[in-house]
Amino acid sequence: MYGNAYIDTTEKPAGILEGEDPQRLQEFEARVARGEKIEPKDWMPREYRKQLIRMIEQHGHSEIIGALPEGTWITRAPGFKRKLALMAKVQDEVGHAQLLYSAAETLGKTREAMINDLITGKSKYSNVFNYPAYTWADACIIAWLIDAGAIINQVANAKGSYGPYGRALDRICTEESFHLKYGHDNVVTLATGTPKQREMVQAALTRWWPPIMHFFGPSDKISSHTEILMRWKVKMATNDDMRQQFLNMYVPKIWDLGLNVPDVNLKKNEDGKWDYTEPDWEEFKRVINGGGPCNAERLAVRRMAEERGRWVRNALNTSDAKYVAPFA
Ligand code: BYC
Repeated sequence: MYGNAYIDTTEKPAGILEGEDPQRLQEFEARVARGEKIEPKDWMPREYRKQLIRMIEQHGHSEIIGALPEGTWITRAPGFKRKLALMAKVQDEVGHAQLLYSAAETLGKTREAMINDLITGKSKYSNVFNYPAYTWADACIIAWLIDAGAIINQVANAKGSYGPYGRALDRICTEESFHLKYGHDNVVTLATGTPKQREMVQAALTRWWPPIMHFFGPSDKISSHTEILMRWKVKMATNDDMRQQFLNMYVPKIWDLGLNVPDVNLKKNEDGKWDYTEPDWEEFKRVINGGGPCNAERLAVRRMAEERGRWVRNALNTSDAKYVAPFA
């Protein structure tokens, strides 16, 4: 445990800064404003700690759950080289979760508590991983466009105020940039391939577009945490800014491949901003609260992994080797 005692991230205090020492709060905010990094043993407001645990933990969960839709394609990826590359990508994603859980642990919440909150459905993880990857093209669109969205978010937040999160994000972004190139290469292959391959990649893009638009979080008008997170430089761009950046960078690339973005209102304005159809935030809320097409399946897989791996954790935690695999 570091600094303050562990705070339950579901707690909803009346006033988020209630009870904080005003002088310490002022010094803390001055440090953040000067661009200094906050480290685990430094004083920090309870709400800062709580928000960071929530965000980093959700990010960690997204990485391990995110390995599932792509992971199902390892054995079916076309050709040995694509299988190898996808296997490496999936391993990287799980490694990202390790880095993120370590960063969240510095704030005082144990990894066991985080995993428990994931498998009991108390914690959230990214909306996008609650949809199925029906075809190889779905796996390619995930690797290209979801990793693209993740990089936009993470490059910005890597410059944020909490040292351990920023350092984890730096490392993650380096690996994600390989994933992005791998995903792009796959999509180019399909989009420039046979009519059947083009049809398959277009269908995948059409399926994934709404979840990708949701990926950056609710619109700034309804986002609940953006204001405080930006004030404390945890978030370095708003949800809408990140969505705009994504559209700006990737819509032209999608169009260059001759693919259609399934939004009749999508166009760039004279002021350089993109107009788009407002995403369906009711659908988003349903999916992030457990009602998406794959939520139950994703959590069931994680629960099974937790159960089957218990003997390994027990063996590692004991000095005498009395634990054996239940199926040995
Ligand atoms: N999905 O106030 P808001 C990857 C929730 S993995 C689910 O705007 P905030 C990859 C939000 O938690 C990378 N829930 O929130 C892996 C809040 O609910 P609670 C994933 C979402 O935090 C494997 C409520 O909506 N990236 O790339 O200010 C293979 C209100 O939202 C989502 C990260 O995790 C969502 N998309 O901003 C391939 C980045 N969006 O907690 C690829 C880290 C919002 O009050 N996270 N909610 O119940 C962030 O940067 C921020 O948390 C967000 C949301 C921008 C996502």
